[in-house]
Amino acid sequence: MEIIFLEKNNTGIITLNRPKALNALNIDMAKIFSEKLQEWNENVNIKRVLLIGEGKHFCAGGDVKSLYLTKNENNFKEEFFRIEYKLNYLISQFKKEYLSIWNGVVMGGGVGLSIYGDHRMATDNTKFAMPETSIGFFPDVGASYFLSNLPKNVGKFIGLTGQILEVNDLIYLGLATDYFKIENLELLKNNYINSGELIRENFEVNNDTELIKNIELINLMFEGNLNEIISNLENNKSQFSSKILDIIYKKCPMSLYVSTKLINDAKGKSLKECLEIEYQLSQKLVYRTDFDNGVNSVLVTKDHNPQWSPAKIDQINTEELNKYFETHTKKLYL
Ligand code: QUE
Repeated sequence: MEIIFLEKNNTGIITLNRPKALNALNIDMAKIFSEKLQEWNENVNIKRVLLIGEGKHFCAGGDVKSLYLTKNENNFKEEFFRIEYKLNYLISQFKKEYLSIWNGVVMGGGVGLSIYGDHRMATDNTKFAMPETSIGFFPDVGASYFLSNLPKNVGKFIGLTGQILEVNDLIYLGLATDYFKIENLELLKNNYINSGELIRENFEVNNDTELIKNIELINLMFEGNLNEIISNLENNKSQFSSKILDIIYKKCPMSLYVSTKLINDAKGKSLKECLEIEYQLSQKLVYRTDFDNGVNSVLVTKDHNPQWSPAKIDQINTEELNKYFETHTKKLYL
């Protein structure tokens, strides 16, 4: 089984069990996850849910390799995102306590399985990222909602650069709610399962991280649309800005444009509205060659050198961009 459900002492335990694929969420896992969550929502014997990843990692994201390989047979690309985003919304509406253990890699789709719950426990090896601009896609699973609600344009920074955040940044930003020591993992799980109590370690954020040290600069640099952000970074002579610019220049230009507009427009919108917009957008972006080239380059050949089309940021015009934001008939109906 690629996902395991267990009921123990009023706790529903979900284990993502594809450790060789860093527990990437495929459509079958998402379907039975949704069914089980709906059942537990009504089951009076279940008081809380614990979500964990088998092995060293939590979850690397949605199984984008399957999207690439199936070539949209049986409208797979439509169904995959519908199931995934509906699950994200279901988790946000779940009536009971919901705890996720963020060990190791927590990316994209994995964030969507956990960020709408009550507790996200990070540890010293946690590696969080929204890396979709590397594969010709955009930060989804409601990312436009939670990223647009972060202070000081940090959400745009995270979404455009795909930078990896660790425990200090995650606690500082409230993306993680609590810290645990990895050697206490079994204790933490058993305690939660048996008593519903969380073992909380004291955690003093170390402000000496690249993100926290540069947060005022990030706020200034990431204000506005993509053209403004690029020009801010080009005109700023700091080492940080030039490093970030090099990172951004490697990402998919269309992804950068779409992600910036998506996050800017999401300000003040509900999670439901954000997921509807993201679904529409997913059904435009996932059929572009950038998506195939990006996934192929990052996950199949692993050369990490995709050829983007358009290749350069200044080759994209607003008309082309706005076309992707036009609403169409494919809706989520959350
Ligand atoms: C961007 C992404 C993903 C990614 C890498 C990116 C993503 C994803 C995976 C992934 C990683 C390891 C696996 C796997 C999938 O990597 O969504 O099956 O074994 O799932 O740069 O969006």
